[in-house]
Parts: sequence; C-alpha cells; structure tokens
Amino acid sequence: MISLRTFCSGLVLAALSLTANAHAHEYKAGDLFIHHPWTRATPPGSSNAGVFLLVKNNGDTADQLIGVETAAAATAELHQMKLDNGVMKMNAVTAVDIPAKADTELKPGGYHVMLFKLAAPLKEGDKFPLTLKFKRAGNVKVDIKVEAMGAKAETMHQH
Ligand SMILES: [Cu+2]
Repeated sequence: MISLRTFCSGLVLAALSLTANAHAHEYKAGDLFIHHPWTRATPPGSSNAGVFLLVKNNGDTADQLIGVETAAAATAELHQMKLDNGVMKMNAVTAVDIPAKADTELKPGGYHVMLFKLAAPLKEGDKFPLTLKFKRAGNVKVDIKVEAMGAKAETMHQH
C-alpha cells in the first residue's frame, strides 16, 4: 500500500521545484546559458558584495569569463576564494575558465564576481544590470537579483 506520507512528500517536492522555476532567470549567448545571477542584500556599513551565477556551456568549445562591468559599483572584479591552510583567502583573477560541455558555478566559497564601493546599498528584492564579458560569446547583459542577507558570506567578503 502507498503510504500517505510518501504521497505528501512527493507533492512538496513538486511544489518546491515549481517555485524554483518561477524564480529562475536565465540568459543565452551562443552555446552558453547563464542561470540565476544573484547577490545578497548588504548589511549596514558594508559597500562590497559578491555576485554568483551558473554558466552552462553546451558547446564543444571552451570559453572564458574575462571581465565584468556594472554601474552599480565603482569596481567589479573576478575573484577566487579558496581554503589555504584552513584560512579562506580571496584574490582577483584575470579569467574564469568555462570548459566545454560542463557547468561552471560562481558561488560562495569559490569563484565569484566582487563588487567594491556599491553606488547604493543592495536591498532584498532589488535587481541591477551587470555585463558579463566572455572571450568567445562576447558581452552578455544580465540582471542580478538581490536575495536575503547572508551573515556567513558577508564575513567572507570583508577585505
Ligand atoms: Cu571577493
């Protein structure tokens, strides 16, 4: 017999995936799909933010993310964060490799776009334009969605 519990958790999963789809936003540039570029609301006194997104490369050719541009901040850089002897370290990189037939995720704790000296605090629910510069696919303008403040990520982003 099928238990009611199994049936209900199936419904919850279906509802969750519907919600996720409703909130997803994505962009296409050649063989690249850019999924859900997002950042976090800034706490009072903070004027820096990390931006995260997923790039799916469905093509047979590798690409590179070589720069970013936005009017929302004085400086926008590509950054890498990694664990070095138990300490999280962050440094600027000139490019992020986008291998063929693979997903590349810019995420908290890894590669990300770093915004310095934001023109205005980021508030949950806002969005702002940012241009991603790919070596092959060219410039792709996306909207960055501002999500809820994440205390843990903010401490990682204090320079
Ligand atoms: Cu950073």
